[in-house]
Amino acid sequence: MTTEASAAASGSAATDSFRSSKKLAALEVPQERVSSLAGKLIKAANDIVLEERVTYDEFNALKAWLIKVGDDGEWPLFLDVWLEHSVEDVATDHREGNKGSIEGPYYIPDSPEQKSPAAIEMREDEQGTPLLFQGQVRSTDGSPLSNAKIELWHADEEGFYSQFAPNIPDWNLRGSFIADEEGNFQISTMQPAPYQIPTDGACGQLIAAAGWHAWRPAHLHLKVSAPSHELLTAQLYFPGDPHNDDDIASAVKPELILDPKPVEDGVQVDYDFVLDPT
Ligand code: MBD
Ligand code: FE
Repeated sequence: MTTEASAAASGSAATDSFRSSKKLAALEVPQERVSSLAGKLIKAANDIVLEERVTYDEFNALKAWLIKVGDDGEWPLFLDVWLEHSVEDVATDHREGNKGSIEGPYYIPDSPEQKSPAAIEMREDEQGTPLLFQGQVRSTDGSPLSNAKIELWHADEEGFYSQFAPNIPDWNLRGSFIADEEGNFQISTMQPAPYQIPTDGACGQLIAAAGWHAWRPAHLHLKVSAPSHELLTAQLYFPGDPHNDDDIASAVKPELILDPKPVEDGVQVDYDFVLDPT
């Protein structure tokens, strides 16, 4: 390999991806909310300094580290790993349908669309265990959602995401799949491996300095959508993964753990999605 994966490269790709995303269009936070939220955050930080009697050495270490988070492009990674799970809880706690989970820093919209059943794009020599992923998309009243769309993206067997690591085709292990009239879908892919967030950047430095670990359990990322229904952003996990109980991103929920069955050339998982009407 000529180019190695690096935190700075995946971080700057994640930062560019966020900057160019639709999330920033017409984004406005009212003055009272800014004042209240920023005020509470600053007060919480001051309370910690006073309670813990933080020293100048610790204050300067924090300053240097925050500068490095920006230099390494790791603000999306830091915020998605350590804060997004609470934002997701607040955003979805009214739902009756499917539990969701965080989007994370590596989603790319508009992946190539195919009608189900279909295989996700992958390299001819893609490593891993073949995974057949199938199910049905329904509304909370049980009615099938015909032509629902399932966007799927995940890491390869080495834990790398296309467009955020070098030498991987752009849409590798990324795709959009249209369910049939009955909301049924069937997607062939590869089982992803457990994933370690980049260790050579600012987030890795924090993890090492604190004596934590950098692992997320193996996971599939999904966005499931249908007309007149709330968009579901979710992740699905595999039973027995050593990091299901201590995900660094706190993004595992019991309802999101799959029940894979061995089949001739790999594993099959059946998982149905239930979307809330808008
Ligand atoms: C990931 O793959 C991920 O899903 C999250 C939430 C954070 C970092 C990397
Ligand atoms: Fe991920």
